[in-house]
Amino acid sequence: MSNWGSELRVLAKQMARYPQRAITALAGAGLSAASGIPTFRGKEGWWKNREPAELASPQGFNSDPRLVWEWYCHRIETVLSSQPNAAHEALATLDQIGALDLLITQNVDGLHRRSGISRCIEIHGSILRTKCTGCKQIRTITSSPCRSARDGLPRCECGELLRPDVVWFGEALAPDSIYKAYGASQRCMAMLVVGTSGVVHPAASFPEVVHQSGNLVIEFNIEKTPISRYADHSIIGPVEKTLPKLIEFMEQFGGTTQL
Ligand code: BJW
Ligand code: ZN
Repeated sequence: MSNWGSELRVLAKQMARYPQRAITALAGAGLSAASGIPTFRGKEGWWKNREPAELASPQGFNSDPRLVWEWYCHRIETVLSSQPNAAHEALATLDQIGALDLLITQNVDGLHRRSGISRCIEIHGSILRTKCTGCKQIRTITSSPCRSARDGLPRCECGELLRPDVVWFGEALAPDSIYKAYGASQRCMAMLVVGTSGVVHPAASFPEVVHQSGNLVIEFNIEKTPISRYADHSIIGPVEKTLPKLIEFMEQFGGTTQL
């Protein structure tokens, strides 16, 4: 077994004794990497050739909406042709065995919902919804809106431009999401921080809350991040392998509490 196997076994034994719904998870783009969806930062990330603010800020959208929509439509098509992977399934199992209180995901790809998880909040919105910049109507989409747009710019029936219903830099997260995420961070006994670079706030502050409350922060990533400095455990390896192993061990130890 790899070098994280024995550490995961010890952690699983400990967590299997927790009361029900004592675990919270914070997810990022690394979780969907094995589904074929690129991450943002890093050598192969979406932002390897572009400044994040050009593509993911209101200013970027106002100055070049066509460029921004081109990027989002490409991502929408990627997402629609991808499937949840073993890491998404592992988190869904954590929910099913009664261990998970809340999954706070920064991902906008909808793969968690497709894996059947119920306790999930998408704090950065969804790439599978549009919001009208005029009348503010929100619509769910099942295909790329660029396909039906004559000039590459998806529009609402009211005539105004549509935008992706996601949270860009400089925009506030929904108050309800913030409230739920901080609440879950304060009450959990352990937070699993999976596949995030931990540089974007406020998401990056949720594990800090857990740490400051004296509870366990367990990071799963292929490399160290700023969260590693205070995490109680850093499990270095692909999350699609490490997370299912943790769940497998937890189930061997009898789950959290039998439902
Ligand atoms: C694997 C793997 C494998 C790969 N297995 N691992 C405090 C301090 C400093 C700055 C701020 C602060 N508070 C606010 C700010 C400003 C800003 C911010 O955080 N800036 C920093 C970057 C400097 N934050 C904001 O602007 C936020 N808004 C806000 O605070 O508003 C305040 C306000 C209040 C009232 C009124 C108005 C405003 C909003 C942030 C929104 C972020 N949006 C984006 C785009 C969303 C839409 C979209 O998807 O297009 O969200 S940015 C982008 O980064 C996206 C992600 O969700 C987010 C996080 O990225 P993530 O998921 O961590 O991905 P990567 O690529 O960075 O990392 C992947 C990781 O996976 C890596 O570590 C790999 O190693 C790993 N990995 N394969 C395991 N197989
Ligand atoms: Zn409209």
